[in-house]
Formats: sequence, C-alpha cells, structure tokens
Amino acid sequence: MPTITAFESSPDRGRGQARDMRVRWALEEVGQSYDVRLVSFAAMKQPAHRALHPFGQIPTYEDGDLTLFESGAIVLHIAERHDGLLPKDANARSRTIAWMFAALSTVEPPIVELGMAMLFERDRSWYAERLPSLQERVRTRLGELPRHISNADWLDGAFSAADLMMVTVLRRLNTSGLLDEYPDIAAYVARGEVRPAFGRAFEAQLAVFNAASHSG
Ligand code: GTB
Repeated sequence: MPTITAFESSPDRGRGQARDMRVRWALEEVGQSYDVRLVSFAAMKQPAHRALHPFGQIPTYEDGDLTLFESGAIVLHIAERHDGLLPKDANARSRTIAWMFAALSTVEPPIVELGMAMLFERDRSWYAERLPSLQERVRTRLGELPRHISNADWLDGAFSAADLMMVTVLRRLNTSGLLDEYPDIAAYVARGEVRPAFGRAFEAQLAVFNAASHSG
C-alpha cells in the first residue's frame, strides 16, 4: 500500500487546496487504498523528509522501493499503473499527458502567483496596483480554455488524469471570484467536484484539518 505525505496542519483550513488533494483523488479514482503520513512545516525541512523530497515539500509518494515527489509525476505514475485515468489509445494517451503538463506548467503558474499575492501580499503598498495585472494573466488562460470544455464533459473524451489535474489547478481560484466570470469553467470544475472519488479525497483531507483543530 502506498504512503503519501500531507500537511499536518494545512493553511487552507480544510478546503482541499494543497497538492496532496490531487494525489488522494487519483488514488480514490483507481480504487487504491493508501496511508498518509502527516508532516509539520518544520519536519518538511529536516533531512529525513528532504531525502524523499529535495525541496522539502508535500506531497511525496512511497511504494516499495519507489519514492516520488511532484504531484504531476505522482498522478501520472498512479494513472500508468491502474486503469481509468489514461486512455488506452497511444495518441489519446499522449494528448492526455500534454493536458496534464498544460495544467501544471501553463495554467497553474499565473493562478499560483495570484493566490500567493492574495494570501501574503495584501498589506503591501503596491498590492492594489499589482492585483489587476495578476488577474489579467489568469483571465488570459481562462479565456483560452472554454472551447475545450464547454461542448464536452472533459478535456479530451472520457474523464482522465488531465481533468483531475486541471480541476485541482482551477479550484485554487475558488476564493478569487474569477471563476464567476467563466460559467463554462465553473461548471467543469463542479463536474469534477461531484465525482465520488473527489468527495472521498476531500473528506479525508478535511478530517485531518478537523482532527488538528479539535486537538489544539
Ligand atoms: N510542484 C510541486 C508539486 O506539484 O508537488 C509543488 C509542491 C508544493 O508547493 N507543496 C506545498 C508545500 O509543501 C504544499 S501545496 N509547501 C510547504 C513549503 O514549501 O515549505 C501548496 C499549497 C499550500 C497552501 C495552500 N493553501 O493554503 O491554500 C494551497 C497550496
């Protein structure tokens, strides 16, 4: 049974925004049970955790003699070893992997930049001036997505690891208000969130937050 790592106390307060959520969701989609080792921010930077993750972050994934870091690599690994998250056809499989990369390297960066500014830079003198350009970079990507998802349930045929990745990336906009401007994208995210496997993953990470807040 694989073991993943997650925040002992997630700063998102149980909203399922940390990147263990996409790994949990992938494992739930394929029906693979898993263990979770919770790590504190301090423990993440210690040698024992850095031996698993060079950047001292979560999530990690351990299964037998394999250790992985990077949520994209972990989800791809899970998708390659189980049915249900990657198409069998070789070209469709490559297109799905391309969309996974697109989610992580084209869509996620401006969303993370905006999120970081909203979380950590609100009290800076230049925040109000910078915010519109951060929002505009996100809008550019959101404006380019709907033709791929408005006429179909998922990015390329059946639900896949690409949708799992894209939905978790887009969910990070939940508190920004930007998704309200793109009803097709909001509907796509909602389609992901109602999947039973998403629900199980969400509840599992929420249970960690609830346990931590009751114990403290
Ligand atoms: N590229 C890596 C991956 O995809 O796995 C990025 C991993 C990463 O950023 N991990 C974060 C981490 O360990 C947690 S998910 N941070 C601790 C550190 O770097 O010291 C990022 C995250 C954190 C908090 C929220 N939130 O509060 O809403 C959302 C997302």
